[in-house]
Amino acid sequence: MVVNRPVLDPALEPIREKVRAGERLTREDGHALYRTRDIFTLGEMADEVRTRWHQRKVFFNVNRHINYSNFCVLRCKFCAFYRPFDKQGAHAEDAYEFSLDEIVTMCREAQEAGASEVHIVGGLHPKLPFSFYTEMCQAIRQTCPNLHIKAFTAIEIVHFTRITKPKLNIREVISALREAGLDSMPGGGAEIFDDRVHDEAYKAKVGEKHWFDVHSTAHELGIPTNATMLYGHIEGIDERLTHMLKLREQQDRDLAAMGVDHADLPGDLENPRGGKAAFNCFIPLSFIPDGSEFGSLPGPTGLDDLRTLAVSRLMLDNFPHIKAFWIMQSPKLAQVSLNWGVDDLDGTVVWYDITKREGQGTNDQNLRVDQLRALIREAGCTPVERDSLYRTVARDADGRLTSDVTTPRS
Ligand code: V47
Repeated sequence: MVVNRPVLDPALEPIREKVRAGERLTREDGHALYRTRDIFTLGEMADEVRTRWHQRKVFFNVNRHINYSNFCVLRCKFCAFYRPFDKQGAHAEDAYEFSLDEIVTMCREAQEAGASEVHIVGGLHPKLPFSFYTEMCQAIRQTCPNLHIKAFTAIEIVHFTRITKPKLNIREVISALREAGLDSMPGGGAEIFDDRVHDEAYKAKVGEKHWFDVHSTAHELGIPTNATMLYGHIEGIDERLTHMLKLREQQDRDLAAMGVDHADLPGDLENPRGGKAAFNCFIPLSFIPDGSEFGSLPGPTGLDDLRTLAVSRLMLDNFPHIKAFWIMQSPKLAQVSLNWGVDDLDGTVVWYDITKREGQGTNDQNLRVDQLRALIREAGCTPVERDSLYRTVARDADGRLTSDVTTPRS
């Protein structure tokens, strides 16, 4: 629906023309969108693009996040999740690592509760061998054949290349995980693609080159992935826009390898296709300061969250989906964002350890399907239960999955 309310900020007039004509926005346009106080026009433009892609549909999935261990060799200043591994065993009281049996039990429980996806990520554990991760995928695949395994950030994949003996490269590591049952990969670990921010906030972590190497390799292998951006800490607006533009360029290349020209989008985008894949979804992650070394920073405001989600929809014209991860933006703001360009809320989540809203908080972070549906309906949208590849999920009268939710192997 094209709305003809007056644009309060003249700087948005030419951008609105471009958006209506389906033209690509520039970095300068991005700055104008971030600067404007006319957030209603910003929202309308983002909503127009979102509607072109998905009409009034809002996607959610029934999933379970599993954070298999919080031991990590890194010390990222934004992170409250990691616990140092002490060789003498004097670990923090709340340090943990789940056994393979425990992980499989969680997956079985998730499947019994109707989940179509498990989302599995953890810290960079200094001791666990690569076989732990391949056996994890194998055991889940064996026990829960129709549960989509979305697992391991690019940072974990690079870590695995370093712990394999003999050494495996990125392609070999991803291929081994896929062989073991991995279906797709999440978008974590991207943070902000900028050297200054990298060196000040997460110096020991591999940088953008590795992150892109992992994702482009996954795409070449036909494994779809997502991309994130951790915003609202020490980065500036220009760095956020650089981050988005780098992702947009990469997505152009990966779509071209799938035979898709970005100028033809929005359109039907089966992903993977022709044995290749691309990014499915962009997820701006709202920085939660509590408990991290950056704990004294204020974190993003509600308006910054809303604006960042809307700007993402407008700048990333070749990404099919923009997700508000309600765990970080909060269910209330995530609901509002459904009219500001967002078409996906992630899922039921159930348990989450990487961020907690109220200081020490709780890991039980769960939205039921009826709650997700109600949030979406109240925003004037149509809830659609999707699988990890954004196909509509089919269930029988008892709620059991009847569609295949794993990634087709070419
Ligand atoms: O990699 C860490 C970020 C990521 C904090 O792909 C923080 O569908 C905010 O990547 N405040 C993990 N963010 C989460 C993630 C994700 C979540 C949901 C869906 C998908 C997907 C991916 O969270 C980490 C890091 O970038 N993070 N600490 C923090 N204090």
